[in-house]
Amino acid sequence: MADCVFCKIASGEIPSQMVYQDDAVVAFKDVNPQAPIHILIIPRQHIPSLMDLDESNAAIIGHIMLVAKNLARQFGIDQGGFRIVSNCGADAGQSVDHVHFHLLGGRSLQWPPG
Ligand code: DGP
Repeated sequence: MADCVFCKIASGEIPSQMVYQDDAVVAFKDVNPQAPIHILIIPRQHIPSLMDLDESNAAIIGHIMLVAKNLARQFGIDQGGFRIVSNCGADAGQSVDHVHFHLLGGRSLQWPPG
């Protein structure tokens, strides 16, 4: 989508610290990290939010979870633990309308989140 910042990151139009990419997904470091490890994992396909997913997107979401698991191992947070978060909508604080999953780790994470 032309005016989507994450589509532009996926295409390389906007630079990022990319840590993984394949035909379907891209993962890059969050510009405003909330933990020592804070990576965003997105589908290349522009899907605005979790509420826009349907059965046709089931495989990509499963794939993103496997990419997250592999990145957790690669960045050394698999043993200590980590969290995967997808903010959906205004009350959750979603600020970019391209579905994304935060991979957070490297410190003790509080629960419940704010
Ligand atoms: P959310 O609040 O869940 O929509 O998270 C959006 C995240 O995206 C937020 O943590 C900051 C990050 N972000 C926004 N713009 C950019 C960007 O241009 N580059 C990178 N690396 N991250 C961005």
